[in-house]
Amino acid sequence: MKFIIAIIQEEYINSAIEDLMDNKIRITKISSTGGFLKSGNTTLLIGAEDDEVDGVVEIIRRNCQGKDKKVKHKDKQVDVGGANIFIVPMDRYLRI
Ligand code: 2BA
Repeated sequence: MKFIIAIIQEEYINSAIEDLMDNKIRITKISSTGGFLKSGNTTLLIGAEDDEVDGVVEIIRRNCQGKDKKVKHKDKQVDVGGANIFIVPMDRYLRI
């Protein structure tokens, strides 16, 4: 199994979650804040079987990709991605 941590910009989160749920992917949604811009984003925690991982990434990609946002920060332009995804090997998953 893999543990997927996806940090998603607010404007894409509703469609991403809807798409994930429609595809029977279980998620936990956490409100989070970017350290650099200090603006809100949303982190999704997803426990996925190995063969589900590509599908999860594809769902996030189609809801968040190609939507880079340009934000002005201290007179500089910053390109904020739609999603940053970490995929981590998971030793054990327990549901008690
Ligand atoms: P923030 O930390 O608020 O960063 C927003 C955007 O600012 C980043 O977009 C990046 O383009 C820029 N940025 C971040 N740190 C910078 C720095 N030290 N110098 C110059 N520019 C910088 P993204 O890379 O798409 O990241 C969007 C959000 O995803 C981040 O919000 C943060 O919440 C999360 N994130 C990105 N990379 C991460 C990482 N390696 N570890 C943990 N969280 C990460």
